This record gives sequence, C-alpha cells and structure tokens, in this order.
Amino acid sequence: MHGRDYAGVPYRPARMPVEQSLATAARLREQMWQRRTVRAFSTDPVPEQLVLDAISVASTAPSGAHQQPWTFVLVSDPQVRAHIREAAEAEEHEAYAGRLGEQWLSALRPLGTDEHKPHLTDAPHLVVVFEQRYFLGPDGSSHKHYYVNESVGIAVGMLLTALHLSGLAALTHTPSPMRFLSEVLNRPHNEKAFAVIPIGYPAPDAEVPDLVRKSLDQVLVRV
Ligand code: IYR
Repeated sequence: MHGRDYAGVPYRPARMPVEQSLATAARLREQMWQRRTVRAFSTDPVPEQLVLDAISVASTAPSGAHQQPWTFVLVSDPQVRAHIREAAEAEEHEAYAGRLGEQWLSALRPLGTDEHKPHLTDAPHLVVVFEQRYFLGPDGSSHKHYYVNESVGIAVGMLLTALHLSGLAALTHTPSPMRFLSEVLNRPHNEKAFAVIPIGYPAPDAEVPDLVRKSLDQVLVRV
C-alpha cells in the first residue's frame, strides 16, 4: 500500500471451525428470510438501547476511503415525530397526486402504499439517516467524500439486519423530496437525508404483502 497513514495492526480472529460456520450461516439465512418490511407499528415502547446498539452495528460498515460519511439522527420525541409526519405527508400528497408519474405509481400499486404515513408517529423511534456528501471541518473547511451512496446503503443494510436480529421491525421510508428533514432536524449543509427508518414492534393486526422473494437460483450466476 502506498502513502498510507494508518499503522498496521494484527488481525488474527480465531478461525471458526467449518461445521460451526455452516451451522451459523444456515441459521442466519433462516432468520433473515423471516425479515419483513413493516408499515403498521405498535405504539409499544422499545428500549432505546436496542436502537443504539443497532446504530453502533451500522457504523461498523465499510466506507469509501474509510470516510464514514453517515449521521444517524434518533428521533423519539413524539412532537418531533408528529412534525416529521406532517411534513412527509404534505410531500407524499403531491407525490401520489401525480408527481411520481404514472409508471412509478403503477409500480407501487401492488404494495398499496399511499400518502398516509401513520408509522411516523406510531413507531416509538425513527432513525433518520443522513449522508455526508462532503466533510465539513469546524473551521468551515470541506473536502469531498467518495462512494457516499454505496457506503450509506451498506450501513443501512447493516442497521436493518441488526434491528431484525434484535427482534425489532423496521421500514425503509424515503419520503420524496427529503429536504424538509434537514430543516426539521437542523442538519448542516454537507448532509443530505438518505432514509427515514421507523423502528418498533409490528401492530397486533399488522399485515404484510404476500410477496415472493427471488430464490437463490434466480439471483445467483456462477461463472
Ligand atoms: N416515497 C413514497 C413512495 C414509495 C416509493 C417506493 I420505490 C417504495 O418502495 C414505497 C413507497 C412513500 O414512501 O410512500
């Protein structure tokens, strides 16, 4: 490696016995196939520590040039959630009234989503994920971050995995446009909202669409 600043430190995790790897992988596969995106949340409280631990897992994601270009804003205050819901529903009203365009609306129709976003106030926690398009120093200096979308996407995937494995339900919500989130949450100009993740337990009467995932055969190409 050329011109690196990091000293090398040994990385020698104990090698997992293959039998144990296989059993762990199979169990993880089964657990993850149970994950569903939930849109109807119980208002039951969720210990904040569960969400903090999941955010901590997400922040271990690999990132372009190790720039870790993410901020996770945890919103549990009911008034702030209500404010976010109001602003999101105003945007979504326009979106579903036509701004998305007919093709997009017809892609969404099977899911039955609409402009009503009760999950934003029912779920006890929201994590609003921001991507840092560039670094902003305390002195106002800035430099570009690389592979921001990829890095933040990986981190969100890890967040969703951690939440699911901790017994929680989540929704990847992308109100569009998301500029209002920067204003409501008072984020600096180097940050852009990436997704809103309501987190909680499913409502007692929650239903999810009877959708079918692609099988391994359908997603795997062996060369
Ligand atoms: N952001 C809108 C629309 C929406 C878009 C996609 I792509 C979805 O998978 C689901 C919804 C909304 O949140 O309703």
